[in-house]
Amino acid sequence: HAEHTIAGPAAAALASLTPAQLHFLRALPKAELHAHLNGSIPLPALQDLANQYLQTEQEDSDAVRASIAQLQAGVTLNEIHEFFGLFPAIYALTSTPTALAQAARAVLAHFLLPRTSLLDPDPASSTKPSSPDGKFPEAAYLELRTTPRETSAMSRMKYVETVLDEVERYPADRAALIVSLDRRMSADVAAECVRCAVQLKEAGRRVVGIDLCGDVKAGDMTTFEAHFREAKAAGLGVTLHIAETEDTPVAEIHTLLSFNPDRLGHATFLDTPMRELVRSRKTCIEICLSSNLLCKTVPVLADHHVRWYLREDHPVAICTDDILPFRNSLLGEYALLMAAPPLGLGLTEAEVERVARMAMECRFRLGSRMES
Ligand code: 6MZ
Repeated sequence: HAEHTIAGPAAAALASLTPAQLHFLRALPKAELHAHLNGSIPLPALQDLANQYLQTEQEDSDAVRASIAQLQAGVTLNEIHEFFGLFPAIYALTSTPTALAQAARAVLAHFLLPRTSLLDPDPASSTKPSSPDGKFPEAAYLELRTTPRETSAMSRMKYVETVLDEVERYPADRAALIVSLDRRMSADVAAECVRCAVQLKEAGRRVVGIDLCGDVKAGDMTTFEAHFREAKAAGLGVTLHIAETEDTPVAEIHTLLSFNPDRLGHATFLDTPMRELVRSRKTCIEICLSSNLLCKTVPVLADHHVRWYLREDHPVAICTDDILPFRNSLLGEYALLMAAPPLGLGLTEAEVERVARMAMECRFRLGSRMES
């Protein structure tokens, strides 16, 4: 069993910390608010799913085998558009309720089960004794997000229920679900996803928000307005991936901001008036440092937009995005805040603590969006 190894900028930042700094970061309660289920499957779980899938001869076996080998070796992206090509192979592995439940269980365990050390990435199967400084989970709280998919084995409703069943194995103060709309969705499918989310929420299930994600070049965002209005009316939180790439049309950014989102994902290329608007509304920005560096939408940490938000004391949540392709961890993302430049931003413990608290305060609440 290969371990879910950490690599890249987050690993370098972690390796530069002192044991005391590491202990501080591990013990700090962190909220993971931006993690995509199918992008967050730990490697050992992906391997199990691939083995199961490849036991029966499938039409796309060779393509899936090649993609899984690539994910295991570690992917290098030349630009963000290559990122979305990683998902067909992963989706092949999570297209039955059983496999999807298994993937969700592994992701939840990865983030939420207490672990002994960094070298204990798979706490569910760990037999190692406790280290002297105790066990801490990656995240005190996880808002997992996923895009409902209809397959030959399940409806979109069944998809969401399957993931919710796993989320709800954890207490309400530890895990909740955000339903993602993909920019490529037709109006009918997007409406169906919102309907699922609203119905499940009304039935007392733990759906707390709606997200907009997917290939940054796809779709016409004006067609999504009604879906987000409906979600808000039902008391769901709204978070939108916005301005991930430099060529995002300004009109699209204005359209998305007009939906009055509670949180924004990435928000990498907002111009000054847009930032001012976001600041006046106190909209939380979900920041994914490794993701931005590895997708090459931000060249170096020194140029990262998080610096502006931190200077302005604006709410941000530090998140992982997709630990499978990016080989990062929530601890590693916080290490990027703390490590001395150029490996990190060089924040003090007090500053990092404040950032962690902001993320906890930006959680979507069950029942309605959090009161600010
Ligand atoms: C935009 C992203 C993303 O929903 O199938 N996704 N969308 N930008 C990103 N940053 C690099 N990372 C992940 O999880 C996988 C899906 O999440 C979206 C993509 O649509 C991807 O297919 P789920 O569980």
